[in-house]
Amino acid sequence: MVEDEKVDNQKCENRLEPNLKVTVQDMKDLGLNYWKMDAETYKYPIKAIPWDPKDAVDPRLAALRDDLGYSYADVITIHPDHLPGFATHVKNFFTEHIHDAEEIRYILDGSGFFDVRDPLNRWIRIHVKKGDLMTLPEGIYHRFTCDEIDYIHAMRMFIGVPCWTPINRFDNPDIDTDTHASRKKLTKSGFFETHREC
Ligand code: KMT
Repeated sequence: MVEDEKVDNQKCENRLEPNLKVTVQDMKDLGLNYWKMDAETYKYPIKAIPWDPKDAVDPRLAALRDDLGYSYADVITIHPDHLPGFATHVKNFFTEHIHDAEEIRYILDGSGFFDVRDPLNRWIRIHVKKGDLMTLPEGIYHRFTCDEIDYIHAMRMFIGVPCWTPINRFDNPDIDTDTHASRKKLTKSGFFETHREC
């Protein structure tokens, strides 16, 4: 996607012209994982409430949960009518940050954009939609925004006790994210080796 100076409306695609395609392999090299799930057959609560992963009736979701150890889940609906402080939340989600854990999102309905930085510090925009289950690796610079429909219903999963607090990249007097342990972990995983400009 275009760099920030050229973004007038964060909720639009903001594609580069000409577009730069990103392959599935590129995404895997960045440490992202992806599954297409059946979000039609199985229903989930709409409210932002904890949701017991043991309640999964979708056998594929149950298998993923068990294989990957996702012991916690909640369901969030990001929409002006369902999330108090909607605009502030979207502003915060769109502030570039890292987490010290993997980010796991299953899109139950609606859509939105996750942006991740590649090792050359370029944004890659991912339009997630109903049925997409995606994980972002610990330490990757990223952000989220609703798209123009302003509605996404998602399950957030976690291994252990969840921590949703973002570690912002900029204007952060306490932490230098570039040298944060989670960034170092990502570096060691080969993140910077696989993406050198030719
Ligand atoms: C978060 O950290 O809660 C988010 O990533 C918000 C988007 S969930 C689709």
